[in-house]
Amino acid sequence: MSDLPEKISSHKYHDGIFGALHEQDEEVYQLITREYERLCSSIQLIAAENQCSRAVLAALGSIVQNKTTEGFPGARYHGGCEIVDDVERLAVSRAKEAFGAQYANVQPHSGTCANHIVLTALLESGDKVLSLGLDQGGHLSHGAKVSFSGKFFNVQNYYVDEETFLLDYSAVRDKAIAFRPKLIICGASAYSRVIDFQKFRQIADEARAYLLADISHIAGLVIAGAHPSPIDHAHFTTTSTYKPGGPRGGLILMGRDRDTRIAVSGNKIALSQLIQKTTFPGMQGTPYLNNVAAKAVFFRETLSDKYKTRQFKIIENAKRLANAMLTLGYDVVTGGTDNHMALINVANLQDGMTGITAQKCLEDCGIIVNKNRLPYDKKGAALASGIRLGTPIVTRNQMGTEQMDTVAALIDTVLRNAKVTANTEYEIDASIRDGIRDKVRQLCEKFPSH
Ligand code: DSN
Repeated sequence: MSDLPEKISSHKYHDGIFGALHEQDEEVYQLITREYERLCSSIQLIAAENQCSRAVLAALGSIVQNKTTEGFPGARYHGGCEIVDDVERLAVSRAKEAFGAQYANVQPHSGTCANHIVLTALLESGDKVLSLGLDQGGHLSHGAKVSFSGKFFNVQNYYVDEETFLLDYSAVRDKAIAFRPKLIICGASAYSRVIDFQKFRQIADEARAYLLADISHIAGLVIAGAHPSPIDHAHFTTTSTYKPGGPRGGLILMGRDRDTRIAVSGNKIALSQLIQKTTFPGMQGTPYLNNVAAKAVFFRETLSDKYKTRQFKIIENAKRLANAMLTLGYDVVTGGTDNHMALINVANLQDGMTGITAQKCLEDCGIIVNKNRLPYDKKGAALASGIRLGTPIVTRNQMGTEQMDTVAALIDTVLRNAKVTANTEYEIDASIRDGIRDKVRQLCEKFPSH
């Protein structure tokens, strides 16, 4: 077996894999190259993005992707699964170790799929769900009307406080007691403060509800201990695996409730078993086994000091970026951040300014952010009043607090010089734009994408 690596590297699917793409499909090759160039010449501040390692990319591009098999290790519907069974077992055991969980399901195709699996496992059509509204920082898959998760269930929302924009746990409790949901969902895509999972569980217990914690945005921080873990508080914890820096995909975790039993069609079944059955055959077919292999690679990376230290730096950078924006006179929602993101109000900068206009003119200058609604935003999702700034990628590229001051100053120069013309259109002086682009390029050259 000692010559196996050489054999693999000379295997037709691995030998010069990118060269093979170049040879066969110039068009796609050029598009991927352009995307790489875009990454190298612009600052990435999307809070929901990260960059995985080359080892994760290698596993994603491996021949494991070709294996068809339904079911779980040791109980598959196709032959030839001995090795992919080991791949999945390894991913499961590393996921449990990374998160301190007792159960891990590595098959969900995405974070949204993971949430849909939990909802489908627990709920019948018309059952009640209580979650943070999408317009308050929640997520589409937490019961938004336009999503599958909002289509078949009776969903009500809890809100952040109207003045502080912080979660108001006593209001959540009152709503839960009055509404009596079967499931409470916590976790957010645009909330920059610590989430108290223990309080959520107390509320769920009092309301006799199950608790789902979606930690997609903060999963890396949770692994590193930079944010409290929900694993033993929530019945179910879900996350996407790319936001903390792994491959695209989803994950379902459980702690002390792994063996808690629930009655389904007159039979008692452990919650973890219910999740297994709902994943397959309930919701998915063959798992993406290349993706499962890449998840295994990523989960091992998260055990390193390097990964854990980076999570604390992500927060340090986000705090510095938020503070720099405050110093420059911006309205930062909740006055700062405890995690990897900050929400900035841009609507008060000038008449007609919206999140989408800010996003577009920043992109024009090489700074990539996304528009985001602020709590109680009167503008719709398409316009929004704010932008969301995230620090996972800039931190991965070794930027530190000094660079966060520079980034804030660049954002400020763009936003102060952009003149809103009509709707979502704007004008910016070409020399100012080119000057910013140059500065962005210089910063990217010093702190390159890996
Ligand atoms: N959840 C979306 C976001 O936060 O932008 C991406 O999946």
